[in-house]
Amino acid sequence: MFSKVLIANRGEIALRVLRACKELGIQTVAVHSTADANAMHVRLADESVCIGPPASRDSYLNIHQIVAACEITGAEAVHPGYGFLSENAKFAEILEAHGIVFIGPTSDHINIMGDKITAKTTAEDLGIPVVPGSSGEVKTESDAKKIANDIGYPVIIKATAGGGGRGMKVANDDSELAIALSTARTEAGAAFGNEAVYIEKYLAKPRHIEIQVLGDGKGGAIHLGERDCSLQRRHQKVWEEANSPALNVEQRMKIGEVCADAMRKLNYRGAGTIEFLYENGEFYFIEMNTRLQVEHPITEAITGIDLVNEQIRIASGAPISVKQEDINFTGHAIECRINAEDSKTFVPSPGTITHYHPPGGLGVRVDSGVYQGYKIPPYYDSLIGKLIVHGRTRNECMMRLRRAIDEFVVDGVNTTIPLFSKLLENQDIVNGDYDIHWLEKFLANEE
Ligand code: MV4
Repeated sequence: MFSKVLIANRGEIALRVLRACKELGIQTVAVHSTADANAMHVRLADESVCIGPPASRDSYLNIHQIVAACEITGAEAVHPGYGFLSENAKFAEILEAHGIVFIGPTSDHINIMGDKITAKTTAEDLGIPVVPGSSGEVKTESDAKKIANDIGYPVIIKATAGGGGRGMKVANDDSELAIALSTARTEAGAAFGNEAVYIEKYLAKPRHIEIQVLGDGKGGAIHLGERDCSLQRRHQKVWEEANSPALNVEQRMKIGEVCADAMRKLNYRGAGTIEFLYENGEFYFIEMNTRLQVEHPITEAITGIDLVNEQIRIASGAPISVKQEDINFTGHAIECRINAEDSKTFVPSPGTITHYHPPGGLGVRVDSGVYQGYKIPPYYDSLIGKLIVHGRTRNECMMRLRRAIDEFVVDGVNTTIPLFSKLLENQDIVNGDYDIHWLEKFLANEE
């Protein structure tokens, strides 16, 4: 096992990783920008290194500064958290070249999944069901028309360098295709420096369901069930739950085993998430994330498995601590993302937290990096915490969540907490009856 790990991140996820390190008896190194000198992750770490000015590109994205921080402190491994450098293949490569372990997959696997066409063809080769569409890049209008008429309208054009919803265009018929293709290409070129696009059948009302996997990098892999992340606004998840209200045990085990089997064939190492659109009982692969995800705690709640502990152990060469047949999915968990944003307009609300009282009690977990008196800087993501609630049934989980949301006090800044009070009263949410467009429609009706 490593004796010292550097955490190349900030906020709640830096704390999450610190805690896993401490429980493994590992010394921790925090890195921080000048804006984060008073941050909780700096206080809780054994050592800390200032790596630059507030702007992310000069600090949390500055590879050379992070490598230097490893060398100064003697850290043997780096946990990247999520966001920032977590899916940067160059970063993984540079660390390895310096004899520092990247706690994550190989740079090859990061690269494969970073290019959405390569990711999709790889997934298909591994036996994962994909959305019908072009078998690779679509270059000409006539190619696009042929494929669109083959799979049937509506179709969606996506950027291969995209992901997270950027650079997508829908076409409903031949007359809309040319313009959709050319604008998608132009936008992709401007946004990602890569004009390559591909075509898929457009699914009108799917759910977003993702499967958590762990691979040992030696042909062993398990799945930890799914998370339903359909409740999103502008491609930002707001509420996630496990299990999905839409799946039964047989469906869970079937798609889970397909994913675990694919990861075995790929020799995948570390934690990963395979994202699907789910419609009319069918799963369609869209992307794979080669990192720990924000919403991982709901999987931890229903499986009892510490995903960050597993990531670190796997990176050190240890086996996965649990066998597939020993995993029990127990009860139901929901995560609410607490952002420092206005709950109606979602305008960011940096500033000082004047009162802070997180909820507690049985089945309640709060992952957060803030404290009373903390000044939320304006430079970074507005996620200030996550409320994760576990219950024996979905109903118990919902009752507990209402109670926890009522207890939660964050004063001095606006937060998304009031949104959850409203969602918890809504009959569709109570019934688990929602798709990827539900939240945006709900918010439009609230105006
Ligand atoms: C789609 C789709 C419908 N059909 N692909 C958006 C983010 C990116 N990861 C994939 N996305 C979508 N791909 C096909 N073939 C609809 C979306 C989509 C979406 C997906 C998941 C969660 C929220 C979404 C909101 C709008 C569109």
